[in-house]
Parts: sequence; structure tokens; C-alpha cells
Amino acid sequence: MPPAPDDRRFTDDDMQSALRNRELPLEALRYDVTPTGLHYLLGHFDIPAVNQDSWSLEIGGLVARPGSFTLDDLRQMPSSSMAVTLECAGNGRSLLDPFPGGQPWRSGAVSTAVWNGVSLAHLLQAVEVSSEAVEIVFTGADRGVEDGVEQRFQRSLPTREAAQADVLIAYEMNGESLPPQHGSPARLIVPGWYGMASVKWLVEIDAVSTPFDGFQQWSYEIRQDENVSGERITRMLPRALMEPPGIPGDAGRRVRGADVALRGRAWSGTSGIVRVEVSMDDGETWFDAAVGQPVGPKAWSGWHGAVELPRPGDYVLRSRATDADGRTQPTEPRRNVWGYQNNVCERVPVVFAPE
Ligand SMILES: Nc1nc2c(c(=O)[nH]1)N[C@H]1C(S)=C(S)[C@@H](COP(=O)(O)O)O[C@H]1N2
Ligand SMILES: [Mo]
Repeated sequence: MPPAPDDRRFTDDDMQSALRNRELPLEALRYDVTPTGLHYLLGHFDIPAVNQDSWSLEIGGLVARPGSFTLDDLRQMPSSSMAVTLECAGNGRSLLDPFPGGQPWRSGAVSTAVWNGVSLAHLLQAVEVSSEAVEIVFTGADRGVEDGVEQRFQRSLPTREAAQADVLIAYEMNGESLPPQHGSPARLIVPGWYGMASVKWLVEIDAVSTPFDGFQQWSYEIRQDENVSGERITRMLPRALMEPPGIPGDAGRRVRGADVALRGRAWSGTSGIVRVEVSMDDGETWFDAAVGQPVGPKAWSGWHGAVELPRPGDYVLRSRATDADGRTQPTEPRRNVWGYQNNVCERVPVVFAPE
């Protein structure tokens, strides 16, 4: 069970984070592409004031021709559009007991949008990145203090990852200019990776000769001990979620009939979803659901199934995804110091209450 609210001990910082950021309301899993206003949202700091008329993207470091690109420059380059499922690496964090601190996500820190922009590889070719560069560093216009460290939001990608054709510098989301909260006027989109890689409010790109080790790099690690570094977080683990059946109730979702149709989404950052299972007895037994085509090569797949509840009463429904690499979801949460990558199978309490 999720920890009782009393045990969570949210700090003021956790509250501030929870109130300015938000999840996808799970009923919005019904949309192939999440309407912009329902897309989950996360920013570490304030939404920065960026004037898109005077904005430019500076590309430098180990490149032959450092450049400065305005929004018009980007718009004149060949563009591509892609449906991409983004998920926050902290999704599922509040399901951990004790709560590790940080943005107290339940399971809805995931969404899918159609991003349109310029291929990063195209821009990197234009400035001619030196063969000595091992990483590309991306800097956002936002700034703040986290754990005592004043910083700009910065993340890097190995040059090999940055050169993937599907990494975008996006200036449109779902057919409109990027809204302020999602990174206006342009942001990075790294398909398959957890959201922290997709730097918003992008202002600077630098090719560097040594691996970047800024705050937002080392703080996205799976650590079992706060002071011992662990694996860096990259691609999304598989996860399935269902559209909550029935109507909201006091002790879970209230359903009226014994036959409950289930639909949802499932995704993984490394390969396609090959299997989704559902359970109505809290994970004792599982049934296969049907998996549909993904919304795009880098986006979630729909799934649908059904359960037949034998008698009125309380049930716990669960879903579980497996990807083509054979990776699946654990039935119990896995802990780490900062509460990342908790892809435990969802638990959806349901009360079958016939009229
Ligand atoms: N500049 C900047 N980029 C950022 C962040 C941020 O705080 N600043 N947050 C990251 C994190 S942790 C996530 S999960 C995604 C969220 O993207 P969204 O708000 O568009 O859904 O943005 C990423 N890019
Ligand atoms: Mo995130």
C-alpha cells in the first residue's frame, strides 16, 4: 500500500515542487497524444523569462565553427515531427515507504506529445564537432540552488547518443509554439530517455573533451548509499498504466458491473512493448491483455483487456508491461536513495458495488 500520509513527511520544498509541477490525470491516458494542457510538468527551478525574439542558441566548445542560431534560423532548417513519450525518472517515488523526499509523484509523471523541430545531429554537423569531443553539454536558461549548489540546469549526452537522428531541438509541441512551462522557445527532446535529459529553455550547447559531471548529472544516479555513486540513469524502464475504471470513490474506484473493461498505455525506453498483463487479485494471478501498435516508434502503445469480478467487494487491479528486451516490472517497489526508476506494477483499488 502507498504509505499513509502521516509517514510521508513532505518538506516545504517537496510541497513547493508538488504544487508547481503536476501529473497526467490518469483518465487522460485515453488520448494517443496527450493534450498540451494535460501533459505532465516538471521544472527544478522557476520558469525563466526568455524573449523569443531576442533568443539565440549558442553552439560552441570543441567545434570548428561556433554558431549562434535564432528561432528563425532553426525554423528555416529541415524539420521533423515525432510522437515521444516522456517520463520523469522520479515517477512512482511517493509509492516508496519511507518517502525519500523530492517531487512526490504517484504514477502519472508521463505523457506523450508530438514534438517538431530540428535534428540535433544536423546542427552538430553544421558546426563540425571535433573528434576529440566525448560529450555534448546542454544548458537551460533556468537557474536555482539545489542542495546548496547554485547552478544553471545542465545535462550532457555522450556524442554517440547526441548524434542519434531522433534527438530533436524542438520548437513546437502538438502543433503550437512551445508553451513557457515546457521550454519555450526551444528544448531538447531525447526519445527513450527519462525526462531530465530533455533540457528545456535551451540556450547553450557545448562539445567537451571530458565527461560532464554537473549537479544534474551525478544527482540522477541509482544510489544505495548517499555517498557512494551508482549507475547513471538513462533510458526508461518498462511500465504499464490503466485508465482508472469506474468512478472515483472513497475506498478506491467504484465499479457497478462485474465485467470491467480495462485500457491503458505501456512504454519502455529501449524497445517495444510485447506483453501487458492484468491482475484482479493484487498480483496473485495474471491474465494477458492485448497490446496495440505504438503511437510512434518512440511513443507508448495502447493496450486493452478485461476482468470479471466474481462477487461484490474489494479488489486490487494491477497491470504489468514487458518489453522486447525481456525487461518487466517488479511487483514490489525497489528502493534507492533518491527514489528513481520505481516502476513497480501499479495497484488500483476497486470496489465492486452493484446498485
Ligand atoms: N532547463 C530545464 N530542463 C528540464 C528540467 C528543468 O528543471 N530545467 N526538468 C527536466 C525534468 S526532470 C523532466 S522530467 C522534464 C519534464 O518535461 P516537461 O515539463 O515538458 O514534461 O524536463 C526536463 N528538462
Ligand atoms: Mo524528471
